[in-house]
Amino acid sequence: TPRVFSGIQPTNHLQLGNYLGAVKRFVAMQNDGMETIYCIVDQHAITANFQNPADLRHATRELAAAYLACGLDPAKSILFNQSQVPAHSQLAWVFNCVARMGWLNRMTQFKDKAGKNAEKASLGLYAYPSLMAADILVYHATHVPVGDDQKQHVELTRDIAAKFNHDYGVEFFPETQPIIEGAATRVMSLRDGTKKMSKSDPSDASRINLTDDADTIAKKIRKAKTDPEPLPETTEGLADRPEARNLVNIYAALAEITPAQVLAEHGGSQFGSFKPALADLAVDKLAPISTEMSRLMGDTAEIDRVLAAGAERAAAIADPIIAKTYDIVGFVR
Ligand code: AQP
Repeated sequence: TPRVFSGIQPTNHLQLGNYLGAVKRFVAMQNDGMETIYCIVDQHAITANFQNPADLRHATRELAAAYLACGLDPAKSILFNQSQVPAHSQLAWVFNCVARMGWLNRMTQFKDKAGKNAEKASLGLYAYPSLMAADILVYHATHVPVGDDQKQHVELTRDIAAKFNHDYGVEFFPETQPIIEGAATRVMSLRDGTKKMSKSDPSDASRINLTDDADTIAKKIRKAKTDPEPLPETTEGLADRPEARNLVNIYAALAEITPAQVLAEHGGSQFGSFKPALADLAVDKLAPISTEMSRLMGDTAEIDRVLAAGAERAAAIADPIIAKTYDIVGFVR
């Protein structure tokens, strides 16, 4: 039976790309009645930069509030933070011994995040994809909704599963499918249409945060980088216009229509009129989320209860899979 797993790191505030590329689709899959497991991957959050413990705790609860405010329902989905379910790191160790250095050397996210000085990167950042494979496979998850940037990591997950199954002569870990769909699989920076929108971009103007209020959202869209041409009539006309394409894609994803439909309505318009229409739409869709997040953050004890209950349900699935893995590997218990 299909089982969906995905996760997001609690680093900084959630941005529009995380919402459109990930959370909005998490909610859709939950509401389609699939078995859904959604994680706050706090163990991944300490791989890149030093996280102040108070900030990490705050970001973890805020991400939980964002999940809930976006429509994840703990009665329908399992919702928890990774560090409360030790099975993730238990399986990650086994996978560290299955994955090859050469495979990890090819990961573009490591290269991007480590920058020029890979010697100074943490071992955890290097092994990140192996922990991510464990996050997914410790539930035998078959479907992983992610943004385009995570495609390579899901492919590595399949390679690890296949090598484990082959080495031990078992058919134990399933083949996982990345689900990368819709107009917003790669939302770009509002300041540079060739760069991915990211929580950790030093420029706050480059992204819309789910915590931004209505005025801030409208102002960031008004100031977004564009070119001087009017919008084209068809999507072919967006080919060499990354900033224009990005705004059209964002509009389409927020309105739940296709980019072609956006251009059928707005083709020929100047940005002077398209941007206010986009800002209205964004405020309409996002402001209620930010309001609900602030309300939920007023009771962090309740958030902690939701996460603890979710972790218990997650462990009930993961623990037998770890037990079986240990038997296959030959660990005496
Ligand atoms: N710009 C984006 N467009 C579409 N999807 C995106 N995702 C991230 N950015 C975009 C998707 O969001 C999910 C969670 O991402 P993550 O927190 O695990 O880390 P990330 O991909 O590294 O996201 P950020 O915002 O760039 O965080 P930082 O700056 O902390 O590294 C994933 O499904 C991802 O594809």
